[in-house]
Amino acid sequence: MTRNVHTGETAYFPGIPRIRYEGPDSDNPLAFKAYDPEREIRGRSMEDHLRFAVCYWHTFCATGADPFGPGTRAPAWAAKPDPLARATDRIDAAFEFFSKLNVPHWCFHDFDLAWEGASVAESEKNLETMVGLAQERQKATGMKLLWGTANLFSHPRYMNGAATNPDFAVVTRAAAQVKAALDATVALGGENYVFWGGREGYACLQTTDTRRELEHFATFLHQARDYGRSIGFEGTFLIEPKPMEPMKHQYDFDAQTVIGFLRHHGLAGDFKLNVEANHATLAGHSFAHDLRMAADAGLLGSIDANRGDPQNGWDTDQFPTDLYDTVHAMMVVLEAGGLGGGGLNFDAKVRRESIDPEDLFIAHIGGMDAFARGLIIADRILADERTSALRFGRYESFDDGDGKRFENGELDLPALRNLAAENGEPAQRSGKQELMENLINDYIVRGAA
Ligand code: XLS
Ligand code: CA
Ligand code: CA
Repeated sequence: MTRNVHTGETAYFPGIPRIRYEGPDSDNPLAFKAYDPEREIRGRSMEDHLRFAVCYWHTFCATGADPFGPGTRAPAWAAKPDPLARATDRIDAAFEFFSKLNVPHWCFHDFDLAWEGASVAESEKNLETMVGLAQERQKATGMKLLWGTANLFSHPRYMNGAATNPDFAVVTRAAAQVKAALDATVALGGENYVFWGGREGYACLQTTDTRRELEHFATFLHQARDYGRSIGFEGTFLIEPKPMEPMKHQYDFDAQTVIGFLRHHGLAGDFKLNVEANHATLAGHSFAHDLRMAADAGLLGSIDANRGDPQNGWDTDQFPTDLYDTVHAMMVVLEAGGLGGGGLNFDAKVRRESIDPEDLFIAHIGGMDAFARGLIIADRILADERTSALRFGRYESFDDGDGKRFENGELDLPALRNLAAENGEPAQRSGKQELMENLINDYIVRGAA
């Protein structure tokens, strides 16, 4: 954190204290009401359950620009014309923010941290320079890298895709970027490496050889995996599903599509999923649905925490504040046994109209408290024996006898037919949806204290 030697004040967020837990009765907007990093739940600290991360792109690179107008924020760290000076100011601002927010992890794309040069070699050098500065700041603050990734979607060369581009020359540029981003992730001790296929998909089905593109994608991922392992990357590779935007259709459509792809191509041993809330809703699912599909497959790797807007059909990347969402999400995470080496990355941006520096803190505090409350409440719901009775009790006919034999594959179709004929019409049982929903509401209303 850069300090003014005369005043002791920090450079980019003056007047903002280190954010602390003050409890549910505090009305200080710059304090946690629920996130108490040391509080234990199921024998583990909240910090360890939630493993929060701040993303570099929205928080330090975005200015509020949208298709209808330019940015509304001009942060001090983005002022200098020289790219190295600007990137250095930005990294100082970022680490000052991380430390004040008291968050343990961060995430970046190659060209959030550095800037693209005139050649592959120049871009690699720029990234290496910035990785050196990030290493120093990680050491000074204790911050850890949750994941690194490469931006394979902004540069015009990627307009038709990166690993799935119909032009091999573009595929090689994507490979060069992923190689450098993997080197950077390893140098910074990153626990995961993310692939979000921003333009891996199509705009026009009739001009696209989808079979060939998907095979290229799998080959590319195999090569990235092999290179990562060869340089000592022991963490998890993550694919982040998203159904559309920027393309009309993206191959990593949703959790189940990606699970099928990974298994089909023999990648499920090294790759898991980074499930983003707003991407699940864009696919027509709920956040909890995609988490559950990934968890059931043993492939829940990490989470990009945000939310969409029910009135919009696009990726608004708002900060997560909806307690239903966070409770439902944390029920899945707790049942899955936690996030392992993954975490909760705030892939979220403040609104274009939120222009005060403190808004960045307030937004993250709200998201952290929403997930802390989700964790506390989900733990209580799962501990209530009515919850497991409502969910698992419905399947008791498979627990023993013929139901168990069916599960074990011991009953063929004629045998099942004979059981149907013998047993007559099955008795109907209520699904009890409203009872479950009311139970969840009761716990939410009782709060997280
Ligand atoms: C964009 C994605 C992106 C990934 C990382 O929609 O969320 O930010 O998380 O490339
Ligand atoms: Ca994301
Ligand atoms: Ca998003």
